[in-house]
Amino acid sequence: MDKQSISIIRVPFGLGAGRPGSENGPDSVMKFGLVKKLQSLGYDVEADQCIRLPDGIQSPTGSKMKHVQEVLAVSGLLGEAVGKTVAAGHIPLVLGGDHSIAMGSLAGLMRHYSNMGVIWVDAHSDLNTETTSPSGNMHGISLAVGLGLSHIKLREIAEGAVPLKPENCVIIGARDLDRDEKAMIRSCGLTCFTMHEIDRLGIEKVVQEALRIAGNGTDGVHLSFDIDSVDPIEAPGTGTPVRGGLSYREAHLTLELMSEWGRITSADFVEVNPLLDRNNQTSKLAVELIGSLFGSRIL
Ligand code: HAR
Ligand code: MN
Ligand code: MN
Ligand code: MN
Repeated sequence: MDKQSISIIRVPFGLGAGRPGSENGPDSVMKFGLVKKLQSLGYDVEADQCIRLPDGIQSPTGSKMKHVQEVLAVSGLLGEAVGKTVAAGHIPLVLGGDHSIAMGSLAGLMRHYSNMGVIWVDAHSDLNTETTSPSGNMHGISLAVGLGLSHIKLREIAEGAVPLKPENCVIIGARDLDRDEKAMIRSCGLTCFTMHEIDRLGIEKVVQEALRIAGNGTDGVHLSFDIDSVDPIEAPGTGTPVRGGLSYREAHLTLELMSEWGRITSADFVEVNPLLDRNNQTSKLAVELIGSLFGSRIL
């Protein structure tokens, strides 16, 4: 088989989060050796794509959701880039940025795949809508947008993109859910493995079940990995840390199992915030975890 090729797409955008810093995530993760790591695992790596907010885009102040126009502009450009990358036969690896950029990844992917599964590894579920969001921060609604539950539709981001099917969507690592998000999980039909379930079943069982659900009858599986899924002891450099998260070993095993499975077709790694980090620990961890997804092993 030909050497597989990964196309890294940097998205230095952080206006979807409630605090600054995640816009510096892509450069920081790159600085700690991501390209070398992926090359050492046998991949061809392209790293020249970077999606920036175009000049002159500014949302009106005073609306409940903050920076909607900025998020839509970046997402539109990202969707286009992701779509082209997949069409060219490369694996898109999107580096955030805050988690609002996943709207762009999903929009680009959902005009390419006819039936895609999604695995959302996150302390949060990102299932708020404009109506339920307690914060007005756009990174808290990105999965709801993907599922067609928000007023913002994927097709406004990438023409022809259809919503995800909830029966092929799985959240892993949740431990900070708003009341309305809990209701949404119950009503919309996706699967959510909280930390409680990981405690009880073990991470291996949970991930295997997640892969079964996301892979069932689907022609692609997207991993959207929010670094705040990992316990803040290991990943302090993130905007909304929540204690009680995935351990270092659980996080690696999650990605190792996905790598063994071999059916992940694209990925986001988001919410690394170098301004809040300690000794670049979180950026370095992100590089390691991406390595595990692409075949590296910590034994
Ligand atoms: N649920 C809260 C909100 O909607 C917090 C969202 C959290 N931040 C993230 N997303 N990092 O995963 O505002
Ligand atoms: Mn998130
Ligand atoms: Mn999160
Ligand atoms: Mn191992």
